[in-house]
Amino acid sequence: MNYVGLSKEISYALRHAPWEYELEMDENGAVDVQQLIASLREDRKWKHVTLEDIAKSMEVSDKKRFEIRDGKIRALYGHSIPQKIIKEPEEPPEILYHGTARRFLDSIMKEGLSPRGRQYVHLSSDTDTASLVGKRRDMAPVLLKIHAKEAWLQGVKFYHGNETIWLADIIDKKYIEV
Ligand code: HQG
Repeated sequence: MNYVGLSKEISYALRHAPWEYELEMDENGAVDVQQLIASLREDRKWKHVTLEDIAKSMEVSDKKRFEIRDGKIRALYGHSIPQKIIKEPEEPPEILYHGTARRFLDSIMKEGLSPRGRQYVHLSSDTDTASLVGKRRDMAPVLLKIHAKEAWLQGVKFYHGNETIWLADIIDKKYIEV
């Protein structure tokens, strides 16, 4: 079983295109895992996919992207679908990090961090994670330090993604340090 391929396809379905898989998504972005399996099985590639395969693909993955609970599966972050995934705001740590490409820096320091194609801005709780995120777009990424607690105290909303990923609404440049 191609676990990486399976994880990528589930990411695509749950974050970007549940309608292509005829999935009914609740307000937290969760879908019936059996419905997902049935839909994946329509594709020859995933004809024999099982719940165990999905669990295994989550287990061997480099990141915690999904959560299965009460027979439902959801992506923990990364959504771009029009239906906004409801997240409970939570108090963030003092400092969070964001790794990005050098070419975006001027624009970010002018306009702040915006979610761009996704529903939320993605931040990392440690510099290693932020640097890996940034390396997707630039071999020598810039690391931004975000004064998250200060922003939170001034009304900016933050949400938990997984252990290392936090989500937020737009982050004004006054909270960002290069
Ligand atoms: C940039 C992956 C110019 C921002 C990762 C980023 C993460 C601006 C890009 C997760 C800007 C958006 C998300 C502004 C933001 N001007 N550029 N004002 N504001 N940007 O991919 O945070 O492997 O949507 O810096 O590991 O890179 O898929 O966000 O470079 O956790 O599970 O606009 O996706 O996880 O890019 O990555 P993205 P991201 P997975």
